[in-house]
Amino acid sequence: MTQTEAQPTHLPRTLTRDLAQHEGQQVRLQGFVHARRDLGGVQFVVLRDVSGLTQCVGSGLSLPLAESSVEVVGTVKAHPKAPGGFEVQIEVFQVISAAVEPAPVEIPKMEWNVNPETMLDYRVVTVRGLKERAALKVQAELVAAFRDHLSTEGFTEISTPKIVSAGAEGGANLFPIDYFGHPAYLAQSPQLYKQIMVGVFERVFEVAPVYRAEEHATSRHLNEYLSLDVEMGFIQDEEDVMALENRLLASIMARLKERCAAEFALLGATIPEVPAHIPRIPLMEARALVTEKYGHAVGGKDLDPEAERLLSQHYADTEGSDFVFVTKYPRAARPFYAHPDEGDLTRGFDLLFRGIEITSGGQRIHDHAMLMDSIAAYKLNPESLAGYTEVFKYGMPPHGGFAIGAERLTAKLLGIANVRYARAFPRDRHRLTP
Ligand code: AMO
Repeated sequence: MTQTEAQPTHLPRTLTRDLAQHEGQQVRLQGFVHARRDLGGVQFVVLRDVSGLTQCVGSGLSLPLAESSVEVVGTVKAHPKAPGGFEVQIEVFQVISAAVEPAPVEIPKMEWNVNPETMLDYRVVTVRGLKERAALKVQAELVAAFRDHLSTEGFTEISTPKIVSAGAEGGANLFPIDYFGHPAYLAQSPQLYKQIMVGVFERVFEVAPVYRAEEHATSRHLNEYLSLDVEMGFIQDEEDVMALENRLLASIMARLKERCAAEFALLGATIPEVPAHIPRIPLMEARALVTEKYGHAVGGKDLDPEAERLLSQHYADTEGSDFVFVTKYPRAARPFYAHPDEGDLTRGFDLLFRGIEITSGGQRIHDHAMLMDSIAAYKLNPESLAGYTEVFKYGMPPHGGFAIGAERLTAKLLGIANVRYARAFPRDRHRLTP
């Protein structure tokens, strides 16, 4: 049979992962030409679809360029050496959409010997690589698990503005925009809005990009990242919030074990065990520990990246935990909305995972008078924060929450060295395309 022969239209599409159920039968596959080999008399096509790869073999075919989308109708034969253990003997081969240029890199190669910037320049097609796809698949699954778990705990999904009149986190990393002649900004975080929505649904979450005008190119900072935000009302204190994040992470990892084993295997990564009770250490003790145990003098008010790495190392070595909560941040290291604790401490916490902060969270101030005092103590202008403080006049319950940076979590889960590769189309200091 040839390329020109009409396809049998009655045959439903089969995915490559389901070939075992069709041994000896005729199937219709659709996908991309992952790899191709023309031996004159015989042609081999490795077809890639969403579910995997399959080798197809035919004769008398003229093969299109790699990455073309094609349809194959053929018979499934067991073939132990082929990927997946089956091969499809091509009876009808149709090009659905031919590639008109060769891909800039060989997509099937697992390691590309190209400058990482070039890989990002050609991201529209390099993102089809198996490792790239696996990373994004794991992220999609973890986001789905985030949503599902929170739904089972009575949380409602919200959607809040990304164009705002003021920053939520303070600091200088706001992107200004021109909003019909008025100054505005891209949202740094849904912080205020998720708190407001606690007054509606009590327990809320949001999955959305946020924007940070970070000037520095580091392996942990993006200018646009996916923020997994949670906020819950009627809490006792920040322990309720940390316990929620502990359960949430356990549920996410269980789902990844169930659905993403192949992706983890491809990337040579392991899914962490989430302890029933993730260890906690107050910030000041954490700073002292890394200095005393590892001789590292910690800069700044928080933990610097090296201190985060060492503290994680300590908990991995002593408790076998890839996670540690750093608690009781002093006010100087937290935003004005953090709920005070004893002395100059707050009920704010961070969560470190495999050496990096993946979450900030804590209990927030819910009392209007306490919030106004905090704004004064931080020497902030109450007028510019009027939009933030308004809702606290209307009986907000004690509440708290946290945000997980999806790319940092994905990168650390999969051993990806730079968060840029944990996002399909990263935005960094020098990159606005593709
Ligand atoms: P924070 O500013 O610490 O807290 O951000 C929360 C988490 O978001 C991730 N993150 C980033 N990821 C990639 N690129 C960046 N530039 C970047 N900045 C932050 C990190 C970090 O832990 N409103 C609070 C959260 C809360 O209290 O609920 C907030 O935004 O994983």
